[in-house]
This record gives sequence, structure tokens and C-alpha cells, in this order.
Amino acid sequence: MKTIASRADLAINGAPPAFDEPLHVGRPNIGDRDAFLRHVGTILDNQWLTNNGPMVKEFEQRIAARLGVRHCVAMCNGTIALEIAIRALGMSGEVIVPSWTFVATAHALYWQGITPVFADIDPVTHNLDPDAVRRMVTPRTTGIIGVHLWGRAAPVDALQAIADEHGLKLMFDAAHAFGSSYGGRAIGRFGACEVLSFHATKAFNTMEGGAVVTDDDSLAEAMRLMRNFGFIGFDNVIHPGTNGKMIEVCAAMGLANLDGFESIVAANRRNHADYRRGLAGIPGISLLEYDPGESNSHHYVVVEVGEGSAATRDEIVAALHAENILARKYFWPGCHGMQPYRDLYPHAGLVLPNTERVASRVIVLPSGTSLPDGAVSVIAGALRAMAMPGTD
Ligand code: T4K
Repeated sequence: MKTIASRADLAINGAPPAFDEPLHVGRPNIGDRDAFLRHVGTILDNQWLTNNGPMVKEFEQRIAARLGVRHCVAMCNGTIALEIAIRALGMSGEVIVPSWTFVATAHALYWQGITPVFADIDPVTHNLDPDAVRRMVTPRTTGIIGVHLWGRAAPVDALQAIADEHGLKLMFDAAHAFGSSYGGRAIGRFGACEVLSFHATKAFNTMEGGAVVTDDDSLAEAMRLMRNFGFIGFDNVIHPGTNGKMIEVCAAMGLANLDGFESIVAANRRNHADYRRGLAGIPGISLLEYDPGESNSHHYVVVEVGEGSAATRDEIVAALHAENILARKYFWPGCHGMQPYRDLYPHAGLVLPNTERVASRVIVLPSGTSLPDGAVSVIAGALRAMAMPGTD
């Protein structure tokens, strides 16, 4: 690993790259390999590979107990979990969502013929602005999906108040928020239900996977039917459904990783603190902080490039990529800038000024358990060389 003291040390200026292998945002955290392989042995011995097997049942119980909810309905991924939750809640017509989220939040609605209506965010929290949500309510609105972006809680109480006032369903996309809290209570316990993603790139992963968590018995029952084609027992289909089942190997990965989750969070916290030190005092560069009064996996290291930086966000990302640091512009340009929404709402940007501004500023940096020692100071050095005026 090289030291980057000035722009002359950067790969974009002809120096060798800082890393031989790419550093990814979203490199999977892999917990106890032996425990995972033991579980896989059990699965093979059981000859039960999927369809609500014993590993999935144990996984669901562990997640529900951890979050303090009555039901965890495990699914094959977070997107299908969103779709099933949306359908089970009976959302239709228009549903209000942020544009500043991973596109799956909007696609899960559009895929079932529901119109996602994008509301603007608070530029400080990156989460939905309740006043903007209120402005988007129409007679066709049936629901709101809040997103706990970067694992920081959406304005849960304000959104619930709007939902109650207008008779709307409220659910949360908690794909980033496993291990987070709001008012000291685990995320997973708010709205009618919350949807988790356990994708490989998440702090806690089951390779692919997701779940809906809820305290509502009949909602959970409906979702269990829907994830298994509507079957109850042999040959008896009592509900429309799809195939949303989690497989046993994914649950095994989840059980192995769940035991190591605290050490994943500890590594992320260390990385985040190292980034805070490394990025301090660079003009125009600010690091998104996590509320010390709430829990959070600290999985996402989110930097904003603003006024005072000597380089633009895109110039910095290009310089980082040249060093083999594959920083991301999540979730640029926002869902409203992606298809089909860009064609559907060509003027959406006019009512989403904060989304547009944040989308033009954000860089997400690598973190997680596999980040090599010393990598954070090299990454911070590259950012400093780019953003600091007069470092040529
Ligand atoms: N809602 C929200 C708010 C979400 O963020 C997501 C998913 C969802 C809903 C939907 O949940 P899922 O259906 O995915 O369970 C990635 C993930 O694919 C996606 O799960 C995640 N959000 C999103 C934030 O990030 P991409 O398009 O950036 O993936 P990709 O392939 O570029 O991977 C990211 C980086 O991770 C790459 O640089 C490579 C690295 N990587 C990836 C994988 C899969 C590895 O090193 N190893 C791996 O195994 O979306």
C-alpha cells in the first residue's frame, strides 16, 4: 500500500494504484465458516433443502426474538419480501416512497401495477421529509413506504401520523437497518411491517435473502401463504401466491453470521472512526454520522462532497477507482432518474430538489470485516489529495 501525500501520488497522475486487488463496497462479511459448513452438513443429512425447512424455521425464530417481534417470514430476497408485503397489505393505486433509495423500493410497487410517487428527503438525514410526503397525498394514495436509509431510522412517528390522518398503510423498507434502533427500540417493530434484506452486500447476510417482520398475525399468515404459491398442506391452494421461499443453505449462512454479528458491527465502528479521523479537516468533505444514542451496524461509510472541495464528486470517484478503490455513488441519480420512472416523470426533479442535491454529492466508501489494515488511511489520503486545494 502506498502513501498518498499529494496529487502526484495518485494513479490518475501516473503513480501505481494503491491496491492490487479491487476494494469493494459491499464485500460480504463471512462469519464462522466452520459453523456454516456444519450446518450445510446437517442440511444434506436431513435431505431437506428448501420449503420451510428446519434451518429456516430456526432462523426465523432467532430473528424474531432478536428484534422483539411476533413474526419473521423469511424470503428468498428483500425485493420479493417487499412485493409480498405490499400485496399482503393491499396497497394499490399510488404509494409514496423516497426516490433516494435503491431502485428495488420503487420497482416492488411498479412490478405489481402500483404507481410509486416520489417524495423529497431531508438533506441532512437523507430520509423522507414528512412535509414533502404530506404534499404528495392524493385521493389515489393507499400507502407510504418509509426507507431507513443507511440504517438511520426514517421519521417513523411523523409518517405514522400522516398515515393515520389519511387512512394509509405504512410499512418500512428496512433493508439497511438490521441492527438499528429508533428511540431505543429495534427497527423491525414499526409500521404494519418492516422488510429486511440479507443480501451478500449487507452488514448481515444470508448470501441472498430477506424477511418481513411484523406483530400482525393475519398479515404474517397471508405472507406465509403468498411465499409458497398459496399452498396449505398437500394439493390445496387457498390464495394466489409466488415462490418467495428462503432455502436452507441461506438460513444456515444466516445462523452462522448471526452469531458473529456483534464483531461485524465492531469492525464497522472501527472503520467508521478511522474514516472520521482520516477525513477530518478536508474542505468540502463531510462524513455522515450515526446517532450515538441509537444502535446502527455502521455498515455504510457515506461521504458528501460539497462546496470547498477542489474536485467534484465524480472526479474523486474516478480517482478512487484508478486506485482500485471501487467507491460507489449510491443511489445516484435517484429512482426518478432511472427507467421507467425517468420517462414517466420527466419533471420529477423539480419537486425533488434535496434528492437531486444529495445525489450529486454522495460517495459510499468500502468498509466491513475484510477491509485490509491501513486501507482507510490510504483511501482518506486519496480523498484529501483530490479535495484539498493546492496539493499538486
Ligand atoms: N431496498 C433497499 C433500500 C436496498 O438497498 C436493497 C438492496 C433492497 C431493497 C433489495 O434487497 P435485495 O433484493 O437485494 O435483498 C447491491 C445489492 O445487490 C443490493 O442488495 C443492495 N440493496 C444495494 C445497495 O447494493 P449493486 O447493484 O450495487 O450490486 P453489485 O453487484 O454492484 O455489488 C456491490 C459490490 O459488492 C460490488 O462492488 C461487488 C461487491 N460484491 C458483491 C457481491 C454480490 C462482492 O464483493 N461479493 C459479492 O458476493 O446492488
